[in-house]
Amino acid sequence: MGKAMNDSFDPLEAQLTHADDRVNLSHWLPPQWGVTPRVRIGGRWFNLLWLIPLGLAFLITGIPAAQELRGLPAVARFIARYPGQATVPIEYSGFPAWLRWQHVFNLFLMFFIIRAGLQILADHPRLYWNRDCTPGTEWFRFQHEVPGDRIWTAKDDAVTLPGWLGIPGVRHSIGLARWWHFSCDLLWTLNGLIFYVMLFTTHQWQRIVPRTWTVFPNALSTAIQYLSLRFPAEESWVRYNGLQLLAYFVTVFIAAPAAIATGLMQAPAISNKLGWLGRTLHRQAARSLHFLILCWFIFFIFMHVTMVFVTGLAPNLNHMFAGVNGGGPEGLIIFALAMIVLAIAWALATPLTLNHARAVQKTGEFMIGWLKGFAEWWDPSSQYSESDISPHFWPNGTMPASDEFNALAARGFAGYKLRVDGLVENPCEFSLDDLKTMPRQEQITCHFCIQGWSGVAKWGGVPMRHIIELVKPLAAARYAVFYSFAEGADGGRYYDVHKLENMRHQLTILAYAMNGHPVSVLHGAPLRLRCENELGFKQVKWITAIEFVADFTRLGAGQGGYNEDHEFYGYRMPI
Ligand SMILES: Nc1nc2c(c(=O)[nH]1)N[C@H]1C(S)=C(S)[C@@H](COP(=O)(O)O)O[C@H]1N2
Ligand SMILES: [Mo]
Repeated sequence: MGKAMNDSFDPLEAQLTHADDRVNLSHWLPPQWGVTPRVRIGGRWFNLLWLIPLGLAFLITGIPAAQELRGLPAVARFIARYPGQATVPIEYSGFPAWLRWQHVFNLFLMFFIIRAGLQILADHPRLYWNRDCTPGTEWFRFQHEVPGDRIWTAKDDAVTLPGWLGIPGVRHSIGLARWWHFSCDLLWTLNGLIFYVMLFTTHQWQRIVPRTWTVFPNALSTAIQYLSLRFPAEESWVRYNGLQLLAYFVTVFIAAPAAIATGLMQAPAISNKLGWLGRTLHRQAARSLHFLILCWFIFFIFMHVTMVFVTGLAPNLNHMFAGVNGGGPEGLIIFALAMIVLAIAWALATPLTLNHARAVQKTGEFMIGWLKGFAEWWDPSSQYSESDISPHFWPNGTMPASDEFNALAARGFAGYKLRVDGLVENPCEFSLDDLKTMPRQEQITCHFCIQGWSGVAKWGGVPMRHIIELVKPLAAARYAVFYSFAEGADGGRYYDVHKLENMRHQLTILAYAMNGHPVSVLHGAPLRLRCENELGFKQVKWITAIEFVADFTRLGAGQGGYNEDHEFYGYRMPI
């Protein structure tokens, strides 16, 4: 006899809270500014503001040096032999409409991708080359050093960005920034795929794919000519010079695909499925490379725009925005209109995101959430060895503070009971000793926090498959709800919802041991979830009860978990 649905409601459901549909700054993490970005070289940190005087010094010494160089007979002969353009026949000229439109779309998407990407970076404002995120080992940061005298969570570390720069600028708004980033990524990838197809089905690819080795001496020659401020002949309508060719080739065919690959490789479901590759090009290497590719894009955009301006603004804009070859004003007019639209969209992005955060979350789910969900199909199989265990494992989240929890902790969780109920044939309560006598599974796996840090640890506990066998979920049960002893950052009980399929993965366990010791209170004692194809926020710590349900929309604000409700995350987050 199945129980009536209403009878099976868990009493803890009443302690889940509603959430605002907008970012209410008085209920949000208070602002905290970081420091100017700096890079560690050896043991010393260099402020990146130094790049400004260094760049100026380069121009001040480089320009006369290049002019001097051109006076040398050998260099003059070199430039005469390699004037800039590679001499291979070309079968087209001009810029067709599809290319011009794709250029504008690309430009638009790129700015929002970059803004949202910086916002994501600001949630863990450090970059590492090693897999572990041990404080002090990062090579880049725009946050102070991690204080050594207190517990410092990843959330403590997140910094604010100006609202005109990040989307939406507010500290720890990564949930919203990710919807922007991934939705624009999808459109950008589609635009790029169409661009590839069009390039190669027309003859336009010849513009940006080098076809002779002389592209290198031609590029060098062009660079010397530009730096000497005596520019080479402009032939952009027909073909690009060596420097343009290489810059466009690298951007379109190397940087863009590498950005997509290094983005995806930061995801638990993907990294944990790639075996050796995922362990070698691990999350932190991928994240660092992703950032360096961003640096390339910013450098490219800066140089590209500068060159468009200094090598003949009107004809250049006519080429790319109006599709005509000449000195008239039409290109400039279309360009100005595009910039006005961009400026309006730029100004609206942050206020819209803050005021309609739930709509941004819903739009993101609609655009890309379902696609990301496909990554759950893979069994996350990657495991590490003992020597990979991270010396430092960032803590995160809001610690439990209730009397109930403190009393249990004081007795070493002797009185602890895990309640498992809801849509199950056999509701159960398990003490910690009960759980410890069940089959024990150990696994050394990597944890992927949404904020950007990762860490490897050895977890020991009961496979969820075993719990499922004992409680026997009814056919109607589709999700498992994990209730925590702790509250979330904004009050109300922390909880999270997982699909039943995820609970049956080989590596899904209720862990009571970490690195050979009982899990500490900091990391989730007495019991925390490990579900290795999802991001960290879904690994509920301090579990008090598990409820099997058919639907989660009546829980909390209905989004499938505390951070889903309050921070606008997606409830399926394998990427
Ligand atoms: N109850 C509860 N569980 C939680 C959180 C929380 O705030 N409350 N934070 C989550 C997040 S964002 C992460 S990254 C991991 C961090 O686990 P750790 O502290 O062991 O590193 O716990 C997750 N589980
Ligand atoms: Mo996290």
